[in-house]
Amino acid sequence: MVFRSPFPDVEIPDVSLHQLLFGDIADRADRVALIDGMSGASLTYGQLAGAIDRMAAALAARGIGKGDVVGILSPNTPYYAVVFHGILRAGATATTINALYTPDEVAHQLHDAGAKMLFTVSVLLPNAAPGAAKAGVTDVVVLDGAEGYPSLGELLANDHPVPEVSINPAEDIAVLPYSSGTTALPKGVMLTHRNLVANLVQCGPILSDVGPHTRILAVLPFFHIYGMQVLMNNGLYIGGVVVTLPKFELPEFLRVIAEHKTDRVYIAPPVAVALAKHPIVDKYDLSAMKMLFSGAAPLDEDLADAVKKRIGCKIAQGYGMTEMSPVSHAIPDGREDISIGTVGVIIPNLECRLVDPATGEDVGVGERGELWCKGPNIMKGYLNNAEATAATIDDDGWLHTGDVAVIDADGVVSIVDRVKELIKYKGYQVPPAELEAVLLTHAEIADAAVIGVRDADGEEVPKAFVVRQADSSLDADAVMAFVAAHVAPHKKVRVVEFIEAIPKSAAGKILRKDLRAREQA
Ligand code: 4UV
Repeated sequence: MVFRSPFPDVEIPDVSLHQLLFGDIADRADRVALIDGMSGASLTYGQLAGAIDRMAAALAARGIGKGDVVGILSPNTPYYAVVFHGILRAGATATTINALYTPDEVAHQLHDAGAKMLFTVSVLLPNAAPGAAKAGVTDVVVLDGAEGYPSLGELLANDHPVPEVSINPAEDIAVLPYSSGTTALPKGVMLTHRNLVANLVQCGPILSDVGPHTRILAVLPFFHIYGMQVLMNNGLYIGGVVVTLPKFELPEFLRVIAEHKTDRVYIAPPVAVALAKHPIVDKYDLSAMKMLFSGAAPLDEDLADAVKKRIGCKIAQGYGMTEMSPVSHAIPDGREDISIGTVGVIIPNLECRLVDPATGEDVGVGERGELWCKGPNIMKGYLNNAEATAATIDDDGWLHTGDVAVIDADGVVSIVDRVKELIKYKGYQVPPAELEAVLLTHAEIADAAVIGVRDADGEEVPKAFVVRQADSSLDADAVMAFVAAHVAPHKKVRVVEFIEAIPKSAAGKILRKDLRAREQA
């Protein structure tokens, strides 16, 4: 049974992302596009479009063009948008890297993506420089300047021609964010211009309250698909103002909402915990905040109600996945009748099915099934990995999300479980396979498996089951410290249990469901 959006299909223009966002900015050239929430510095749409042109010209002069990949390792600032859209304007592909990555993690993504160049900022240089060196990337730009590196200002001060590239929106890869999908290690997710353009346009009927008057608080990172598309690109598409913050710190977050009067604030669920509970929230005038929108992990309904009462704003929830560019479901603006514990309705131009993982049969209204989606926002595939692509998108074009959902008679969807390996820590991806590989490099660890468990606050955290070598007296703290030294902070193992043997199938696959059952017992 195929489920569809309550909204009619929308027309998806056959244009590049640059054409969609900046093709005609005559009406908004003098209006502010981006504000740096830390310094207050701003860029108008005209300045932004001009800087993007200069960036594209500089990249073309360095030999970057169609088929090339350029890395971005930077916290959110207005210049992120200049670099990101400059790369796309030059016809190249941007691979966006988690700003907290270790040098090895940076190197791995740059190498896997085949990146030729890297943009970063001075505070991240201690990880960026060795990462780039290990990946053999020698062309590194430090946006705010650092000795021995070209800066953004130097790059933009050029009079090269803007390259004339012809983009094929359905084929050309605009971005290459990394996601582990349903299994194994992170893979490059090939999202075409059409994928990104489609998802912005598909969200139009859902985001019916937004427009040039909208002021978005952008603290969720632009390197992750949610920040990239729903905050940065959608904010620019609607002609709004995007106020950037480089990281989440509650006082700064509250100050910026109050000072910059951001009316639309996008968060992941842990921020809602702070908004519901922290005493300092009462010290700020948050009356400008009309809508708080949560996604990337399940939002607890009681928690959302508590925030709503305390702040007096509307709350909505969306659901998506890197591989879907990313939005597939959301609670539409103005639909306060829909429960905040759900992810709302299907977006236009998208078809969905719910399939029982055990039988492979479609299920109907009110029954649990794995969510499958098909539409113009579904990725082209994983980079250099036809096998993983085929395991995720079937022959008929259905993307298997690995999430279990229920749809009610009104077409409202709830995400109720996950059948894939992925762990979400504060909305960030933690692929268990990556942590297992790190654990197995420890001389005193004979075997290991990682699953997601709930901590005392109900947050999902990575837990390692570890089999020690025969004469080892390794303790939990040592295991956690070992992993922490090798991975970005969000991937840390936070609970350890020593066991006799990891349950495995005859084929040697970790039986995670047995570990989950053991955990529940
Ligand atoms: O690939 P990814 O890291 O992607 C995301 C995307 C989050 C979005 C996208 C559009 C929105 O409008 C929005 O609000 C949030 O996180 O991880 C994808 C997986 O994250 C889980 C689910 O397991 C996905 O397969 N996930 C994302 N959103 C939700 C969620 C949610 N609202 N409830 C439960 N799980």
